[in-house]
Amino acid sequence: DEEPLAEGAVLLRGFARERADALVAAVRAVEAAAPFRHLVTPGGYRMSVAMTNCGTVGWVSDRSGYRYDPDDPIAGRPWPTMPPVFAALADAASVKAGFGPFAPDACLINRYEPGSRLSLHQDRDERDTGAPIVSVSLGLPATFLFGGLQRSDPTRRVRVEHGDVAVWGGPARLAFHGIAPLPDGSHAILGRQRINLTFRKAL
Ligand code: MD5
Ligand code: FE
Repeated sequence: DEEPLAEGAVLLRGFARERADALVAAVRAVEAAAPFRHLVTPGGYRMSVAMTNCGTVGWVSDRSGYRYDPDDPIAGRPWPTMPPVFAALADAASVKAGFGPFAPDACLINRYEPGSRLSLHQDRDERDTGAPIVSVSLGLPATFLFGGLQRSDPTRRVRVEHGDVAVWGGPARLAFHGIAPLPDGSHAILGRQRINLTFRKAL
């Protein structure tokens, strides 16, 4: 099932469903080496979403700014390598959405608990914004907020659930987006949480 969200954005409903157990197992392996943590924004706010990364570089935020870093600043060592099941899914989704082969070098993993939210923002810390971003939803359903190129543009609300994959490229790559506060619930595999994988070409 393929649903255009906007020019350059495609929602592939259920695309990761049959690989979801393997993806969750790989998240557990990453998190064992690089635990989820609540980052602080440059403005000094603790994010309600907990994050970790795998790949060549990982996205981090602290009082000094946002950046991609080859090392996990807490563990003091490189981020875990990208699990093969992650890389294969990201590539297959990009091809399916019409963006061709995709070899991401970073995967940011977001963990939402009930009440966690991600306010409207653009993803613009990547060097090559010509490459798409692939986003995989696991666990509790969430409402994705999807706007335009200006913060003040109207937003669409799209419900995403376990196994859904979205691909953002072209003119949608720099659109403002966020996640509404996560409603409480219980998911059969992940319990009271939503996990989102976002694959990027950061370097
Ligand atoms: C999430 N994560 O569900 C979302 C999915 C993040 C983030 O936003 O930065 O970690 S990624 C959705 C996305 C990526 C790139 C562009 C657009 C949406 N967009 O243009 O709407 O945790
Ligand atoms: Fe984002």
